[in-house]
Amino acid sequence: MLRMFETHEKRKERELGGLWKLETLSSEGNVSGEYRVTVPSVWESVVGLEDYRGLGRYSTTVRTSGGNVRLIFKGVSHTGDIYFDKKHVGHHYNAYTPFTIEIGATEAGEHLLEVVADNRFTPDSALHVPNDYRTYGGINRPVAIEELANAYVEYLHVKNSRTEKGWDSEIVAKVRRFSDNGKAYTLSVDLAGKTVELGTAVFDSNRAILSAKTSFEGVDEWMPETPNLYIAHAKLFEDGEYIDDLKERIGFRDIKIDGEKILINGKQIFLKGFNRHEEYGTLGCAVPENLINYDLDIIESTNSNFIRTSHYPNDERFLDLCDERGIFVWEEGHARGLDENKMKNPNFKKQSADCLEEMVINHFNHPSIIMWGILNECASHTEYGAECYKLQYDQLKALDPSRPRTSATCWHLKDLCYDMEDIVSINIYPRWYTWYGNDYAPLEHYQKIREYIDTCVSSKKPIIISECGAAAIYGYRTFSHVKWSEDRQCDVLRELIEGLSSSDEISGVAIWQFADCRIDGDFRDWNSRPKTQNNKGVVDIYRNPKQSYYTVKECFGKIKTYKD
Ligand code: ADA
Repeated sequence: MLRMFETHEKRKERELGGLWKLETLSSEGNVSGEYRVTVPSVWESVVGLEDYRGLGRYSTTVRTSGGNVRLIFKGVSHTGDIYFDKKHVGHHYNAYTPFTIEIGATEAGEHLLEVVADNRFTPDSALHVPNDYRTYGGINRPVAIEELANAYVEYLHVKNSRTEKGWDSEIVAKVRRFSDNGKAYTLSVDLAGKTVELGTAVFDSNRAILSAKTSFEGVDEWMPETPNLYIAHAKLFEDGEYIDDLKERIGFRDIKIDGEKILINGKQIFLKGFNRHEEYGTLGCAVPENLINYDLDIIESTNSNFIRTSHYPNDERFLDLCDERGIFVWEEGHARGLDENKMKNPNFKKQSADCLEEMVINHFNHPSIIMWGILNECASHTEYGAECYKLQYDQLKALDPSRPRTSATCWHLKDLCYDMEDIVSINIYPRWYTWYGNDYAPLEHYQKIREYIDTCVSSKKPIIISECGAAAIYGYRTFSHVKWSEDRQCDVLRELIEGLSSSDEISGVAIWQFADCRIDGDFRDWNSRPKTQNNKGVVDIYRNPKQSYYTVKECFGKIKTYKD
């Protein structure tokens, strides 16, 4: 499944899973190996390709009944070139964002679909660089084919804000048309017992944006303990005939920032949870839905209420499940630790802008997402870097003014961007990375940074500890609690959570990290990453619990979601 619920009753959409052929290719396009693989998956989970970095051609045949065709790719890592009957029909960069390709009219019968994926670190790739998580290769998320009428609903966004009586809602939809056939296209949306008419599409280059404002009373709000969800069902009519539909799932919840407080539906919250990489054992970043669900079971069992999708947008099934469970999400654009030089890559701005746009347009409706994040630990301390942060914050505000924006910084006493963001987020590692002079108690460490932040911001803002943690090798226990032992990790995490959550100024603590993850072999810091893994998980890469899992569970159990 592409989503965790049915998204169409009218539109013909079919997932293209099952077995595909995979051929590894040389840079010149010569075939060097042939395999049968299931889609989605990454080629690192194929025997013999565990370390393959290069090009791979996936192929399968698809049947169409002669209508207009559109292809949906939820993720191809990291660059995908798509061919339909040998014709190049699309190109996409970034493993972590979905994209679609309109093929248009096809002849009824069988067609060849080929996807050439590339996971090489070439100068063209500004965001996928050797890093503290691994860039895999292949079709890592589901693929689907749609057969469409002459027009279809591309997206449907519903934005809700609380009023004294209930909710004001703004509904926006985008409709696309293959050709101007002189017919009129009208759209309506069914939501919470109402049918809202969005009127007749006025096309500009075969695209039309339609919108309507309405209000709701007596609906059940979305909150962590009562994550009520509603289906918004858009129906498209051609000269009055029902031809296409799209269902989205929404929640009635709003987010407000009031000084240092984060308010969800008027209630002040404290976020407690984890940073999570989308990765599992030998499956790489192609995590099946049962394992996504299992991760969420484990995370919820630690009394957490919050997950940060470090450091890229996640599979939408993860977001669907967070919506259902009432887990708060910080969804993040793609970038980790890019210095100014890397941010000056000629492709950086465009690749970042595309990633943010694809993330927000596709994930707009998820009530679980309560903030957007950008540029983890990039050059927020240089003038050029700050210019890039500003560009991205402005883009996010234009795409979605309803959610606060933030970024996790490590440039604590040099950051130039604190006043640009709605929530200030800092990554701190007291008691772990102590050699650069920060062996303070967690709260003391925070206070020193806080004093500096206060000199930078024009008014008070909520502050989140977006990362803190310590590493442990699974199974390594010592009486002396030495570094890398599970015992030491427990000591540090307890001190971090108890210390930081005791401050009224802090709105959340996210542990680095949920599960151990693989890193790229040529990542600069490999020498502090035993097993070529980042070992700061409270569970290992196969989700075996370390002792720290129980420590976090106990500590988070004492912290309430709502502040009095
Ligand atoms: C950083 C970074 C994480 C991870 C972490 C660590 O803060 O944001 O991706 O690398 O450090 O383990 O050192």
